This record gives sequence, structure tokens and C-alpha cells, in this order.
Amino acid sequence: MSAAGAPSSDLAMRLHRDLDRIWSTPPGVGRLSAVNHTIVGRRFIVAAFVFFIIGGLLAMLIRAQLATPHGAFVGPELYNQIFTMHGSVMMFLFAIPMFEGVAIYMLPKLLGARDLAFPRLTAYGFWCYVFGGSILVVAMLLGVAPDSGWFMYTPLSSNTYSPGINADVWLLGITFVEISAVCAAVEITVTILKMRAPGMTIDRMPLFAWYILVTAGMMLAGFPPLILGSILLEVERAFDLPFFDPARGGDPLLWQHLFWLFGHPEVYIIFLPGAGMVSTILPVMARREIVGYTWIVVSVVAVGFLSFGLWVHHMFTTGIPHLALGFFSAASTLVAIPTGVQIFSWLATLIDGRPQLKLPMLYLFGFFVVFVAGGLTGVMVAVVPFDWQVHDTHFVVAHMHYVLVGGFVFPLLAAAYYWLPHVSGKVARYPLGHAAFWLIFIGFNVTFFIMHLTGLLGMPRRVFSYEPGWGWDLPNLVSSFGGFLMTIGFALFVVDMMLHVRFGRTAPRNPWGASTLEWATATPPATYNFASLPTVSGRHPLRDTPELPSDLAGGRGYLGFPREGRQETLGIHMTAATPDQVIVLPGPTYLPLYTAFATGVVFLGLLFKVYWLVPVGAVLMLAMFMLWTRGTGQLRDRGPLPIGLGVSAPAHWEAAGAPSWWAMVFTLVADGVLFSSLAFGALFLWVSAPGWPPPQVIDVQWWQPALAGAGLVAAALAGRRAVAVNGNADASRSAGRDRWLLLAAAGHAFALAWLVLLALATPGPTLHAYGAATVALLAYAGFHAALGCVFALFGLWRSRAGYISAARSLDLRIGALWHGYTAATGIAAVLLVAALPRLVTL
Ligand code: HEM
Ligand SMILES: [Cu+2]
Repeated sequence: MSAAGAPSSDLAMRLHRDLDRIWSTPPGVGRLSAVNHTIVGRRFIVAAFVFFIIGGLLAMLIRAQLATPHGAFVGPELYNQIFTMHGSVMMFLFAIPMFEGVAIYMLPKLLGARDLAFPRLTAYGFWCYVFGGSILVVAMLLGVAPDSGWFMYTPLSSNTYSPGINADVWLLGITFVEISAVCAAVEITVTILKMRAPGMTIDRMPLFAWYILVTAGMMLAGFPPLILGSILLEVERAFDLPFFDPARGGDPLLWQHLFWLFGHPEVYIIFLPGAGMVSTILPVMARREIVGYTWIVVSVVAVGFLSFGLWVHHMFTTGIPHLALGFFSAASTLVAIPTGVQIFSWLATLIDGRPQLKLPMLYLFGFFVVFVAGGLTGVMVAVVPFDWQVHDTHFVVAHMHYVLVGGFVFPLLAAAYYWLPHVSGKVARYPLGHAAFWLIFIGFNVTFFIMHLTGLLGMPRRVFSYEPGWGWDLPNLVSSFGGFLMTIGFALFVVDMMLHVRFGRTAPRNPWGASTLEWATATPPATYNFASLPTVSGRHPLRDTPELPSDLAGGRGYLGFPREGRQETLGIHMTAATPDQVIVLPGPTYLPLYTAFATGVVFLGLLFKVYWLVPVGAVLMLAMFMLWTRGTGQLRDRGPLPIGLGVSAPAHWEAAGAPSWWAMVFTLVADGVLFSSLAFGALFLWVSAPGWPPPQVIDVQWWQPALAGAGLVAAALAGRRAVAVNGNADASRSAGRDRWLLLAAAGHAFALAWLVLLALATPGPTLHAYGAATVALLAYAGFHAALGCVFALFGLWRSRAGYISAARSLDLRIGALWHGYTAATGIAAVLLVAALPRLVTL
């Protein structure tokens, strides 16, 4: 090392040592307190892979059973559990969490940040996922796994036909897991919008980030209907409120609507991350910039919107009106356009580039073949008369697996090989990956290509046995044989990964010659990713500035110094992409684990019908969440802090658009979708369900809902006044602020009382779906008013404790969002409650 270089590299070494200490996670058992995105992201990926193995073993059981007529491995009851669990595990415990894991691990590195916006939420989501998934797996080992199919159609999943605990396991376990999906979606959205590197305007964002952003947005809109459906069905099963029971004014079709409002977007929620991996890896392998960046972005966004208009195509055989059939059939074909645009971009990139057939490219080739074939059969089943023919046969099973495995598993395997040098710092020594590919690829096609035929020959899905001599014997045997080939391929993949991590050669930095920021970190990456943060001036930072990695490591970017032992990263203005705040992140803590435990108490209480446990767990949860805020915020104003390169920015609690404010906005978006689904459900039952009008309706005087609404409006206005008064530079302001907060709490409490009274006055919630829907609407509003009360009192506490000033108003502004939302939905809810009795007697 040259004498002149020594002092600056000493400085760099010191910087790395300091950052290492500040960002470290304790070893041993202390790892349970990890909140760092690299660690938790890896955990997500490993856990999701374990669930993939479990789902795969179940698939092997299915294939063993179906290999021969009169298969004798399992009986019908067990077979029902096996295919239900296979589908549910693959969709909810493998595909979605695997996407979350990859996004959690990659996103900050792609964007040039040190962590995600809410590290503790990442960890909380992880524990919710593991606990919820464990409930399902334990139930399976005890022989009480869900058995009504992965879409849990009522009445099959109702008390009458599924009296055991099995269906409750699904409804509660999956809802538990979905909490983690919604957490991840909020966090990912905020991180992409607020934590990109300075200069990374949205048109310079890596394509993978675009795909992730759209996927997260779809999760925010797609999961709430399913969460709502699960809650309603569980309430029907546990407390006999008849939302889906046609004998009492309910309608099983309501479940189908709520499920497919989620279920169809779900297919794209799984496919888009896969496509994102393709769009990332393919140009690197082809050694050419992707063709049509803008076209791809437009089509990804279009897929996001279109996919929500398509759910009804899963219900073509339920006898819906012909015009609707035509519309949804056309729309289903329409979604092929943006997908086609992406495929043409990829092909153009390949043709125009100089592709290398390295291992990731081989898996991408597998993706192309399989996914395009799946798309073709998809267009076939989008044609209504054809769907009538093959509905619920193995043809659909084959189509579905071509899309899911082609669209997600093959890109994922490509990504595994592509990013493995990043995660492990190693490159492969043995060529096992090729053998694994051919086994998986051939095995897959043998299994599922034949299955189209089995389906056309009329074999229905979800049957555990069949008679010999119907022409189904040979194709089934071949399918099962293919399945075992594929399994050997996956086993080889696992062995390859292990050998790789254990015996691989040290990887050079950026082994594929990629141009995105994740390759600017060391490999494996340090917990803080970058010793200092980059500025970006184009879509290809590493190609535009080859010396970027050493600049960043040398501390010559933003925040290239430790400050007060805090974990700092940068926030930017959403569109201008200029630094606008220093985001201070929390370090390792057990709180997320404990909070997930408390959440688990709520779910187990519901599952085993030990209802006193539910409020206990809920209070514990609330208390834990309050504890999260300890150590966030400051007791004095700091003003702008230097962030290096001659620029200053305020800490996030003094900034206008802090990440947590945006998180509340997106949480409310998801919540709003849930509320709309509930309102839709109530109206749908009135319009479509048999057995209406109800025998009795609530006898509301106009002033009862009006008073409830008035309380909510008062709370919302008081919440806004608290923020406004806080901004006035007036000596008495803290007293004024506290009074407004108290008034907000009182407004909520007042409204809550009226909502409860109205619910009590509702006649026979168990007698007719009308009463059940009314109570559900009131419960929604009441729940929000109760939490609004907590929010207001929490603000009061923060204010008294000195965390709030004219500059530090974040807590108040977040509270104001909640109060406003509660008023808007609460008023809509009481209006609907007041209007329904008049509507139903029309
Ligand atoms: C690893 C190889 C796989 C094999 C051999 C396999 C095999 C099967 C078979 C034979 C069925 C039909 C069961 C029946 O209707 O009787 C099935 C259903 C299903 N599979 Fe797979 N599968 C595999 C991977 C996957 C993956 C990766 C996913 C999702 C990402 C998935 C999702 C589903 C779903 C959602 C169902 C429907 C379950 C239901 O009807 O409730 N499978 N699978
Ligand atoms: Cu669909």
C-alpha cells in the first residue's frame, strides 16, 4: 500500500469498524433479536424453502396415491387434507413469503439504503409467518389439517360439512400469515418511495424494484378481501352469524367473490416477482441493456390494475349473467397483452444481445418454455365454453402448475444461482446445477404435460382414486414417474447449494458484470450494506461509475461517518429524489418476537375457543406495540444534521413526510379495501342472496347514527386542531394541544358508546344475514373508534413526556390520519346501517 494511501484507508477501516459495532446483532441466542433486513430476509428465504419442501413432499404423496387405480396409500379423508395442505402451503407459505424474503433481502441493496424502513416490523412479520405456518403444519401432523381445498368454498367449509377444527386451522393460520404479508407490503412500498439513493428518480429505478412495488401494491389491495372473508367465515363458524348460509339470508357466492377478489390477483402477485427476476437477470446474461424499460414498467402497472378486474373468471360455472360472462372473458384475454409485451422485450433483449448460456440463463430458458405453454392453456380456459368442459379436471391442475412453476419457481431458481455469490460470497465449484436443471425441467414436463391429457380424458381433480380401464391408468403412472424425476432434481439443487456454500471458491466482486447497486456492496454484505451511501445519475450506476464500490467503501458518499452510535440511513423526496431526511433506525430487540407471541395468544385463543385468552392477548399486543415507541423520537429539537458532501437534512421525526406517516397512509389504504369489501358484502347479500327481506329490521331513529357520526367528526376535527395548534408559535400551545387530544379521545368514546347501543338493538344477528351484516359494520366502526381513543391518549402521553414540539409533530400527524379515516368509514358504516332497513323493504 502506498504511503499516501495509508491515512485514508486507515480512516476507512475505522469507519467500517464503527459501523460494524453500531449495526451488529448479538451472536448465539441473541440472534433471535435480529431486525436487520439481510438477516431476516435470509431467514424468510430459508423458512419459505422449508415450506416448499413440505409442500413438495405432499405433492409426492398425491402422485404416489394417483400412480395406479385404487391407490392404497391414503383414504379419501387424508387425501382431502393432503391436497388442501399442498395447495395452501405452496401458495401462502412458500410463494408469497419467498417473494417477501427476496424483496426484504434485496431491496435496500438495490436502492442504495442501509435497511428497510421498519426493521422491527420485518422481524414481527417473520415471526407471525413462522407461528401461523407452524399452526398449519402441527395440525397436519395431528391429522386435523384443513381439508376443504385451498379455496375453502362454503358450504363445504361451513360448520355443517366441516364440523371439526380443520377449517378453523386454515382460516386462523392463514390470516395470521397474512398479517405478515400486509406488514411486508406496507414496508416495501414505503421503502421504495422514500429510501432510494439520492438521484434515483423513479425512471431510474431498477426494474426489479418496479415489479416489487407493483406486487406490494397488489398485496395491499388483494389481501384485505381474503382477510375479511376469513374473519366472516370464522365468525359464522364460531358464533353462528350467517353470512354464507343461504337458509338464513347468507350466500356462499359471497365467499367466492371475496376469495377470488384476492385469488386472481394472487396469481399475479406470484408471477410478477418471478418476471421481475427475469427482467433483472436476463439483460445481464445477454450483456445488453433491457429493451423497452418504459414499456415493461407500463405493462407491469397495467397487469396490476387489470388483474383486479378478472376474478369472476373463476366463477364461470356458477351461473352468472351472460353479459358479465362476456365481459370477464374478454378482460381475461386482455391481460395477455401486457404479459406479451414483457415477453417480447425479453426476446428482443436476447436477440440483440450476446447471450451467455450460464446457469441462471439455463433456468430462464426453462421459464420461457414452461410459462409460455401455461399462458397458451390459460387463454384456452379463458374461453367460457372451453372452461365449462375442463372445469375441475386435471387439465386445470396442469395449466395452473405451468403458470405457477413456470412463472415463479424457474425464475426463482435462476435468481438463486444469480444472487448466491452475493449472499454467500462464493461461486460454484461443481457443475451439479446443470444436472439439477435437466432433471427438474424434464421431470416437470413429463408430470404436467401428460396431465392435460388426463384432464381432457375427463379425470376430475381432487379425487383420491379411480377405476382401472377408463384410460387414466397410463397417463397417471407417467405423471407420477415425472414427479419423482423432478423431486430428485430438487434434491440435487439442495445438495448443490450446500456444497456451494461450504466448498465454493471466493467470488470476485460483481461476478456477472451487473450494473445495479446490490453489487456495490461487499459479498457477503456487511449488515449496514454500504459504508457510505451512493448518489445515482442513471439506470446503471455500476457501469456509469465503475469506481463507485470503492468510493462508497472509502466513506466518500453520504453519511460516511457514525453519529452518536445511531443507525442512520437517508430518506429522499419522493419525486425529486433529493435527500430530505436522516432516517434513524432501531437496533436489535426482542419486542417483535414477544409481540408475535402475544398475537399468537389471540389466534390460539380463537382456535381452541378459549375466548378469555383473546382480550388478554390483544391487550398484551397493544402494550407491546406501545413499547416499540420507546426510544424513538427525541426530547429536543435538533434542526438539520449534516449528512456529508456539504448537505444537511433533518432527522425523520422532524421531517414532513416521515416513513411512518406514509406507512399509516398505506395501512389505511389496505384497511379501506377491507371496509369496501365489507360494504360490498352487505349490499351483495341484500341484492343477491335468497331469503331477503329479513323478518325483522333494526328500528333506528335518525338521531342515533347521527350522534355516533357526530362523535367521530368531533374526534377527527379535534385531531386536526391538535396538529394546527401545535404548529402555532405560542407559549401556551402544549396545554391547547393536550386539550384537543383529550377531546379527540372523548369523541371516539362517545361514538363507541352509540355504536355499541346500535349493535345491541340489532334484532337476531344469528337469525338472518341482515343482522349479521349490520353487526359486522358496527363492529368495524367500533373497533376503529376504540383504537382512535388509544391513539389520542397515546398522543397525549407522548406530548406530556416531551416528545412533541412544533418541529416534532409526527405522532400527532399520524394520529390525525387515523381519526380522519375512522370518521370517514364510521359515517359510511352508520349510514349503511341506517339505510339498509329502508332498502330491504323496497
Ligand atoms: C413440485 C411439484 C408439484 C407437483 C408434483 C404438484 C402436484 C399437484 C397435484 C397432482 C395436484 C392436484 C391434486 C388433486 O386435485 O387431486 C396439485 C394441486 C395444487 N398445486 Fe401442486 N404440485 C407441485 C408444485 C406446486 C407449486 C410450486 C405450487 C404453487 C406455487 C402448487 C400449487 C398447487 C395448488 C394451488 C393446487 C390446488 C389444490 C387444491 O385443489 O385445493 N403446486 N398439485
Ligand atoms: Cu384468475
